[in-house]
Amino acid sequence: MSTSQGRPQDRPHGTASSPAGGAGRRRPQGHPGPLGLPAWDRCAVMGVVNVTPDSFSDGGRWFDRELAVKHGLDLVAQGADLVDVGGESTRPGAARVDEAEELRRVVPVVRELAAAGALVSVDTMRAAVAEQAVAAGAALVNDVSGGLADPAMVPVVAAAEVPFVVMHWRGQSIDMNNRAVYADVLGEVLDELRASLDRAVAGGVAPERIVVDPGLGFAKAAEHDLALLAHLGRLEALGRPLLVAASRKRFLGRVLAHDPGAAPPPARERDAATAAVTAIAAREGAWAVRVHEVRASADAVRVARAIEGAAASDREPDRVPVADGGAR
Ligand code: PMM
Repeated sequence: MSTSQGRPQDRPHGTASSPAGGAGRRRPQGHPGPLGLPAWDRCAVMGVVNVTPDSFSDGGRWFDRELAVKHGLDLVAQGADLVDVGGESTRPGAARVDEAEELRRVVPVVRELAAAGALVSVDTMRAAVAEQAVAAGAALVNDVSGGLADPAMVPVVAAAEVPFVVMHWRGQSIDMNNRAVYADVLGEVLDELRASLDRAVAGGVAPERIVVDPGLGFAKAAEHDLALLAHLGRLEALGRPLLVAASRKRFLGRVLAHDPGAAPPPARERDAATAAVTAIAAREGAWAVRVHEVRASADAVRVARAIEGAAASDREPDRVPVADGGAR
């Protein structure tokens, strides 16, 4: 069970104009993260709890409130630093759920997980859901629309003074695949994310509380997702901690399908591939990864951290202690 409860004390952070952790691309200890959360010394792992009947990889499995809470606590026991509770599927083609139903799904699960000591994030595009989830104990608001879907979201997050995940988004899931058109995917994602970041800051959200996310699979084809992962370091130009959410997504299915015409493996058979992305994201200095299967990713970030420690000892041999009592 996690011991990280409630909202930790504020601490010094970088700002949008001065990246925390210095200018280096890889940070030996990961990004210190947004103001208002613990500063883990490695990439954090966010476990997913979808309280939905229809999410693409686990729809229906945790739709029952008790099962959802138990699943969240299991994820924490497996190594999740945060659990992300969502009540609306965003798979391509999904229609929206109404607000009353989203509230009914999400708020009791957030309340019970927070009361049990878990650090909870709420995955929602609706200000009312974010507001009630924060009142129920959520420590972070994760909005896949980056504040674009609901004009009341930014003011609610600003007033709540909680960390805010701003994801790259081009419109609702129902037709987002039509928007997967880019001349320069990296440049366009960077520009559009910067615009959302600026809008949130102009609306009163402290830059130190903002996390950015390239939105893998959202209005993106597999080649776009892969290009973004190949150049994660470019997103550092935004000066904010980075969340990478590749878990079980379509592009991994495409990669694993070996032959071009072969059917991709089902979503639940993409966890090893997800852990591979986690290791790479952690090594590239991502602040956190968002995953369905936590154990493998928790291991992957620890391996990445250990390798980064070894690299640091190459760079600064006099400053890094060794495990055998100091003899070197
Ligand atoms: N993807 C999904 C849901 N929430 N949140 C963030 N910040 N980034 C994402 O890429 C993201 C998200 C869709 O996947 P799911 O059905 O597995 O929850």
